[in-house]
Amino acid sequence: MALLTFEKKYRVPGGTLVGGDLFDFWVGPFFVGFFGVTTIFFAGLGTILIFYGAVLQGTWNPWLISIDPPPLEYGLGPAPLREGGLWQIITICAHGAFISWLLREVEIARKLGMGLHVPFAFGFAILAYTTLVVIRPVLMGAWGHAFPYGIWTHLDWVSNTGYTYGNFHYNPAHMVAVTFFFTTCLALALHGSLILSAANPNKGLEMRAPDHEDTFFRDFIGYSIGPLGIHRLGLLLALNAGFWSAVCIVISGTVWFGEWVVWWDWWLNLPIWADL
Ligand code: UQ2
Repeated sequence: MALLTFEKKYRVPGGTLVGGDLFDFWVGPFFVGFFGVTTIFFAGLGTILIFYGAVLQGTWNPWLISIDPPPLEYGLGPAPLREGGLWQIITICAHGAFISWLLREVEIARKLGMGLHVPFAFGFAILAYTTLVVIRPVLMGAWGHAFPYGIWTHLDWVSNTGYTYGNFHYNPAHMVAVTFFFTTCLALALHGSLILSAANPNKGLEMRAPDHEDTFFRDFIGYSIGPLGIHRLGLLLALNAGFWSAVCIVISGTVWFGEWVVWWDWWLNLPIWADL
């Protein structure tokens, strides 16, 4: 069945979490739903406030626009609009938009009778963001510990935060996160290239199917994880990359305060050689 015909066939009512059939319709190719409306609302309001912040700041240079969190002195209290209050409202809008988007994914998956793997995966991305701008600042006692919303300024924030703990590459959770990011790249490179190689056979031959893909890897390294397994592995690797990134930043300034390289002293202090 052609894809567009297929989509029409499965454009069915129901599966909504909120609003019954009130917002159960499409605009062109897009499903709306209650959470489509709330996504538009929060994303629209947040974007307008970012532009307002740019006006207050006095620059239209997209690289330099920055919406900064409140100074540390405000602690976890509300700040005046021009002193981080905008950042606070924009952060609420961002959460409103991201969580609405996730729930819209849930509604569409329910409508189609699918699993909830896509919203589950998106939830890890939201969790990583929330860790940076809510969980860690709350644990540290001030919104000022969150990062600024600016292309250049957020890079400065990452650099400063990294050097605050010496060299972030010594952070063990950072090591785990980086390893998952690289392994995700390896898995997708293997998978993408394997699929394209099967889909582009030698001239005059028919396209190859999963049995050929399996056979390539069994011949090559004696093991094939399988066409379903590679996607399970890919999801596992990607989710862990986001999860350990959140862990590596949330433990910096909450359970570990000094330079990360010092954390490794436990290794030097192991009893088997500490007294040598
Ligand atoms: C595979 C398979 C696929 C794949 C890939 C493999 C037919 C189409 C890439 C090979 C993957 C393996 C052996 C796992 C590699 C492990 C790590 C940690 C990167 O067997 O089945 O399906 O795309």
